[in-house]
Amino acid sequence: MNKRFPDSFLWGGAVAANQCEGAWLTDGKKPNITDVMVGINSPEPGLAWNEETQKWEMKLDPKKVYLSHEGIDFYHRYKEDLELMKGMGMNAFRTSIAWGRIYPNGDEEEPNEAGLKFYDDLFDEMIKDGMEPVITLSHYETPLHLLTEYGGWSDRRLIEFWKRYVTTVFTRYKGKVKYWLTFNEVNNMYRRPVVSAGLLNIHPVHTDKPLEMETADIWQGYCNILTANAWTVKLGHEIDPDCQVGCMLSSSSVATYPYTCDPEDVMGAYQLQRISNFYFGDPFCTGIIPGYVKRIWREAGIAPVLYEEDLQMIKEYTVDFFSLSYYRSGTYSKDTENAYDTGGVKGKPNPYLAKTSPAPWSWPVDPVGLRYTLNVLSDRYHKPILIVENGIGLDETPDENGEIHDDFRVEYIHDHLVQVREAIEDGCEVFGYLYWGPMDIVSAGTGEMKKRYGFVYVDRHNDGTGTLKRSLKDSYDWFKKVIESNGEEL
Ligand code: BGP
Repeated sequence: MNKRFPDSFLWGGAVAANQCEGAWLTDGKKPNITDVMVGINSPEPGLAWNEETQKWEMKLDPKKVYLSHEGIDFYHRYKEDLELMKGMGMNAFRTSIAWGRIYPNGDEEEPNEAGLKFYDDLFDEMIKDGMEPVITLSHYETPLHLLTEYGGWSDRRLIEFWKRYVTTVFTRYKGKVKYWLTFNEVNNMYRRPVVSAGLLNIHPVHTDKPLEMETADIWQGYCNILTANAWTVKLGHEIDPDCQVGCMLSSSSVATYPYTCDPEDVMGAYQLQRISNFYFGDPFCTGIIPGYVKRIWREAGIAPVLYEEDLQMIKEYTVDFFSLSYYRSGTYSKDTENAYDTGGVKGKPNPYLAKTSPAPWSWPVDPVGLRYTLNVLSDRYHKPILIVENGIGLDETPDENGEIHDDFRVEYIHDHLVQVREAIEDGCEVFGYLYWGPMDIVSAGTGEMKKRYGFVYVDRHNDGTGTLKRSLKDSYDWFKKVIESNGEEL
């Protein structure tokens, strides 16, 4: 079998503004929703209900450490970090534009020039270092004001604010950014509507429970995002015909296996694939809102507002490619409650998977699940696929020589790349692999620094201390060789 990957294969790393930049209020930026959360798995955002204004407002918890506010100071250190990425021979790098740097409240008429300038300089640096920018337009970074003032994506006005934002950045970065991703892991909306879909409780319900979401709001947000996504493709192609616009879905949940051959388990696993992934993939890639979604609406007695022109947009402007995160597989069993986290579905442990990552996260390791996921999505959508997140978080500490021998990470990546190569041989048009978290950054799910993904160690800790010094782990040189050989030296 041909051991090399396709000649134009993109080898790179991926991060997100809110997990690495820091500078959370610098140069005009205003808070986004993740700035009031310590990890997106934490249900209680730092918000308080104001009886007077009848609105939610930011109220940070003095007992919590919001590591994302300083991140790893990528905002000021990106040249050093990109130099390290270049040192591995990467030819692509993914990050996000924090919407709140461009339109701090999200509803302004004019953009914030200091924010535009930062990303101009950042993208210029990537290109100088030989890396294609792969840019996410919204990576859980909805401006907080759009949530507290409008209730987030369940309010149709956000479509216009979004069109203004993407028109601004498509125009400004025309010719620099060829690959745009719309809403990071927006399919997590059903379980995590506050950050994934920028939804907040739009009914001024004063509740001391974690923000409850009205089902009707969630599905109205869904419809508005489908429309906004279509507008993004249309505007992208009109402003820069050379750019491509892709969706980005958390796809570990595609690898949800029925726990037994009980038809209930088989049907249940398929339903879970649908309501965890395909319910966005289908309209994004085929232009059709599927019948199983409309059944949910019928049975919930809701009828989200969707105009004829919206449906036309959704049908005509499907995405150019499908991008995905994959971390692990899960199982569905009719008699087990499913849990979820940023890695995907957590059902009954799969007895056929020998390995899990070390505690406390203990994510099962299933490389074949990635081959399965790539094939399922390829066969369903017939679109090119870009892997924009795959990686493993480990609790690591440099030894007495300042070294980190991260063999577990090397093995994890090796085994997953072997399966990516199999998928390419199967006919899947996979055109890149961007490793998640090439330098240690703040964990999305738990808001920790302790959960380290990087080839590069960053000296920062959960309590906020640390020098931010960067140092190389063993995996850095190993991945460099993989890239140099275009995957032949796996
Ligand atoms: C995905 C997010 C990323 C990244 C990844 C790992 O959901 O798109 O932001 O963080 O999960 O999750 P975690 O950081 O919680 O380990």
